[in-house]
Amino acid sequence: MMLLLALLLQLLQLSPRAAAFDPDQEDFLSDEEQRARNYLDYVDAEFARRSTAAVRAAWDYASNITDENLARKLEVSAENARYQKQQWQETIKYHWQSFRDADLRRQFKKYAVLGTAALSEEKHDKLEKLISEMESIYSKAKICDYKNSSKCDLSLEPELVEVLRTSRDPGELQHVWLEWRRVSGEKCRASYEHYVALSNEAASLNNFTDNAEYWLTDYEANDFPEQVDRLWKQLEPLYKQLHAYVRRKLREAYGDEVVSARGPIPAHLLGNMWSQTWNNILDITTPYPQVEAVDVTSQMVKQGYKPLKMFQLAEEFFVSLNLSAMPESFWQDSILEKPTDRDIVCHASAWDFYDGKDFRIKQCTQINMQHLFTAHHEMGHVQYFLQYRDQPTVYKEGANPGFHEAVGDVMSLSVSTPRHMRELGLLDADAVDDRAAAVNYLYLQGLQKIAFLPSALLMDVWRWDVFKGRTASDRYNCDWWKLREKYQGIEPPTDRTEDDFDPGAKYHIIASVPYIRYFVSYVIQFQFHRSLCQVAGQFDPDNPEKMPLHECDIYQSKEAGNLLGKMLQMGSSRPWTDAMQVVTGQREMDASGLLQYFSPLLEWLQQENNRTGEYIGWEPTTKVCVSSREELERLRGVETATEG
Ligand code: X95
Ligand code: ZN
Repeated sequence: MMLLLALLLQLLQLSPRAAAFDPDQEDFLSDEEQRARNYLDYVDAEFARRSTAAVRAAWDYASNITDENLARKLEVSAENARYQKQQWQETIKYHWQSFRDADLRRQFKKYAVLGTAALSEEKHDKLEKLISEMESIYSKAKICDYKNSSKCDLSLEPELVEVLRTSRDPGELQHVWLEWRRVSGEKCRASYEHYVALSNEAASLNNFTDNAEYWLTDYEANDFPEQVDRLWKQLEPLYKQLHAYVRRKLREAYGDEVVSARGPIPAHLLGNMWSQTWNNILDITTPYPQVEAVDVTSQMVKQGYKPLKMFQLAEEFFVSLNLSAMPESFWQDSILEKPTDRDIVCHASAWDFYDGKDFRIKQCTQINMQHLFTAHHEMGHVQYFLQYRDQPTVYKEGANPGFHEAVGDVMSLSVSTPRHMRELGLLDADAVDDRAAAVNYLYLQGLQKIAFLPSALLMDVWRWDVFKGRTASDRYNCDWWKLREKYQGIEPPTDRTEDDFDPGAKYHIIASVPYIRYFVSYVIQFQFHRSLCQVAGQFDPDNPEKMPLHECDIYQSKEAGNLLGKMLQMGSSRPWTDAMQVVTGQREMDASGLLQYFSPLLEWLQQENNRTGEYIGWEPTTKVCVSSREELERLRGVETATEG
């Protein structure tokens, strides 16, 4: 009894120190930390509410491009910027750098960066207007048909993407490639210059040297460009082998006049408007043509696939891993097909409305294999939203942006296997499964994953140069082509000038969406794939030949799903090295996953390139890039072939 009494007295006794104001730093901080936590609860709820409003307005504009919806989007954004600026004055009063609670410090650290709201109201509004208008130009741009010059209603999606995918006429490919750049990039050059200046001004108001440094804070490393460059050095030899082989096959298809033996590859022949993935030229470059191609597009069309079915397949894959199904509202509110009655931003994207309930995808879905993987890619974003839905709003993002880009692609690494495609009934059950088939499959994967790496890297190397002032506006286009040649070994179909603005022909550039996240994703997705395959009992690191990594399919592995889910639930609450460690046991990016996955292909490519005596790498381009079209005429002495 006495003990209980004593205990009770102990509990009731208020330590004298806590009662009165204590000059002792310790308690003063613990009081401030307690106040800070209450403050954060309020700020978090307000941040969520305002984010929901901003995302709704942005969704309404992206899914119906009208002046009225733009005005509404700008109004909500301006109001939020005013609020953020005012709230920020309050936030920085806390001595958060010296808080003992690491989580409290981390949340304050994120709230302490004001972003573009640091600009004056007028400049913030101008910056938002510039980006929205470039997005509108890009989304509404149309060109005339190559053969029928009176048919002038061809959009990027689906018409021009389809031409790049299917046409084998270099003249038509050149026309579409040039005209798309004339009606999109070229129209955005002036706005882009102003966008760069305002983005850099906002960055410096946040005490960053420039917008490149601001963008890189997402990776919480002071040497991230160097980390990325080290990875590229490891991956470049594999890329050069693929590049040499593809150049030979294209030369066989189009002739020496169109494709040289030792020079860069002409950009318009690679099956993609930006030469970033080459899977659409599988049919004219495949290693073993007699073996059935693993491009399931024709089967999808034959079996009457609809966009909804493609997304239901993706959802079923996630559910098979014991991850989350899409909420009912996802199926009601998403846009999975291009509407016919209005202009929308067709570039596919996934949307978190920050209310824990509303998650959507907007995609102008086409019935082909590429779009089946895009559906998985976008649903990977939504899965991440669902997994971190209970985090504080400020942590509702990827561990770093590359993680967010990797989730869906990790699923596609399993879905795209011939075995999984056979299970889906998209590949003949009796399709041969020998070495030739394995090489063909790995080659198709290489056309998407290996080809993509230098293209993704240079997208932000160019922008880091621009934001840092290393590339002045009168060098935008020619520096772009220097990087395209240096990293990718491609050249434009015709000479270019600074009257062109080819970077602006790519959505992410005009929409101010960073791109290094995709390079990061293409490295770490193979680290995740390797670890999840191990957990799923589909890969043995001590005996990799037994079950080659490229044959692994984690479908229905709850162990793999639970492990991945554990990482996704963290959001950005911990540094990405901690998140990476949860799944892979590693704390850094590592090219060995990708290299291990593709090692059989590298071996085959080296043999093949040796056999044909292929020149590995490329000699300088014979195309020029000069300051203007007038300058080009002087140089070439002839009327430049400006189309249209
Ligand atoms: C994405 O990452 C982007 C949207 C606001 C913020 C608005 C961010 C980025 C965004 C938009 O989801 N047919 N879209 C076009 C498909 C576009 C899909 O940019 C994207 C995606 O085009 O450079 C499958 C398909 C796997 C594409 C990496 C890069 N995708 C691109 C890419 C993929 C990809 C690719 N993996
Ligand atoms: Zn993405």
